[in-house]
Amino acid sequence: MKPEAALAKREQMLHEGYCFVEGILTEDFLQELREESERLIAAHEPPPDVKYQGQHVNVRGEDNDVIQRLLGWAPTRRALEEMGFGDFESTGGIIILTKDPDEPALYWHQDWMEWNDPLSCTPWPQKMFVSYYLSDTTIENGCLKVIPGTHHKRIDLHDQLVPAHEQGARHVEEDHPIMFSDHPHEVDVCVPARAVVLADARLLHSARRNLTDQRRTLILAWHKRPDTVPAYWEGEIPEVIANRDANREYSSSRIPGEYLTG
Ligand SMILES: O=C(O)CCC(=O)C(=O)O
Ligand SMILES: [Fe+2]
Repeated sequence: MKPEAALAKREQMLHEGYCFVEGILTEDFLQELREESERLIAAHEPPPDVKYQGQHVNVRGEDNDVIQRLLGWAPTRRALEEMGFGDFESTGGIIILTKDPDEPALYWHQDWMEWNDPLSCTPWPQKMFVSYYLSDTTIENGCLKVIPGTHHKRIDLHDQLVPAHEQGARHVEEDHPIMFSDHPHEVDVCVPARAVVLADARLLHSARRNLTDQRRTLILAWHKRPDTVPAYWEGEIPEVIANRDANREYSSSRIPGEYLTG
């Protein structure tokens, strides 16, 4: 990436909470990932409560050479470094998420689990997903949807949603009027298969129903950075961050509290 392009991606990540970079995977490696994910899915029995996420196969890099190669993939590493995100490290594993033909949409949610921690209001990302969709994504086959800026700003939906995943959302009805609603500020993130998609864990996102006859597969890798101010940051450091007690234990929470303001 050219430095200006990398900077623009970082700015998008900071202000909108997501971005994507095209042409990261080679055609050969993409094919290998398709074959390996199909093999892993075939050996897996999805529990019924993850129907909105599809198969939900967890794989550790240390247990699988192909996944290990993806986690260390040089073009992704280079792109992260160019954007200033070189201090992000993978958590060591991935999740394979699928949408089979006619499988339902994924509900609106965010994936930040530390809402009691002042780090919830960092103006920079602390935790992000690094995602690879193994086919081009479209409105028809269940592309990702995001509401830009919601990683920093509370909107109407935050106070109406059933908390994500195991905290409740997995058990909502398919016609839940809010969890599967259209939002006036939503953006469809349609990406070509060789791209990498990054999103801040705090960002509100969902995915469309798959209306095609082809499986849509995603390999998602969570990445985190240290609890420090990033080297690129030149802006103000919010007082709550500057005064954060790093020795305190902050209990986990998926529900945005005082640290998400309007
Ligand atoms: O299926 C997708 O595109 C997104 C998946 C996701 O956000 C999740 O499972 O938490
Ligand atoms: Fe998510």
